[in-house]
Amino acid sequence: MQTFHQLFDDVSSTFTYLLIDAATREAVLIDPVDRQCERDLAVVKETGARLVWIAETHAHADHITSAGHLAALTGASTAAPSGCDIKPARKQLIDGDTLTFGSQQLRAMHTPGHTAGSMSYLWEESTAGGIARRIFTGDALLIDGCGRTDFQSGDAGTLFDSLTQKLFRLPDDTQVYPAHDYKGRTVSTIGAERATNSRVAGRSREEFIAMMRSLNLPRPKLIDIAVPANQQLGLVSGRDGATVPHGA
Ligand SMILES: N[C@@H](CCC(=O)N[C@@H](CS)C(=O)NCC(=O)O)C(=O)O
Ligand SMILES: [Fe+2]
Repeated sequence: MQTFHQLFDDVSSTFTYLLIDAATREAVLIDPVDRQCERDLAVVKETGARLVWIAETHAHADHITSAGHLAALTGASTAAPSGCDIKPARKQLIDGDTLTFGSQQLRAMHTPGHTAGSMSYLWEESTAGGIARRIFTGDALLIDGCGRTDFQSGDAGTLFDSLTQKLFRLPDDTQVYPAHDYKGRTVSTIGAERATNSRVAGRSREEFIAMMRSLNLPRPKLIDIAVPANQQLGLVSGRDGATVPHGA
């Protein structure tokens, strides 16, 4: 039975990840997207998983999370980086914290720079073939790219330090699973990104900061709606005081 599923929302080019402990079927879902709620529930059901944690890598600017709604539907607990001002998340994660599912652990690594609170999550899964090491990098490290640093407490120098001092110190064969890919790629490795990532490889910290400043990317269309919604885990107060999904 598969223990890892990578799911994709093609409107926002966002990856959602389902990690399952083989023995107990306890599971973690990382970065769910509101419009994919039914799909995610179906995958959880089909795989026999039982969600115990739903974790956010940061307060996304480009789509709305379904974390709050899915937690209410499944009984899972929510976890978010303590520096992201996602107040309803039950566990406010700091660097080094772990989320346990069955005999597995997901370890939070603070990788600020895209946003000040951004976390990556490391899963070292013991398998019959050895250890499968995967890092879920949110929008810190993307495949041949990185998160932008021009809004939401972003800081290019801080992101450079997270990339070079933290993520690139992981073993070469660590598989890199980002929060987005805009070009159809699904996975990379730390070794490949350290060697060839076109934003970081061969650049000094100062050169990286200057390059990030010159990107002039268009503002995400949903940012003014998405960030406050995501800081409530995608829930809003309904007329009777109950919390309901943002778009409901
Ligand atoms: N076109 C997208 C914006 C995508 C975007 O800006 N993505 C952010 C992640 S929140 C990013 O860091 N992108 C990295 C890049 O474009 O290099 C939208 O309108 O939502
Ligand atoms: Fe982001």
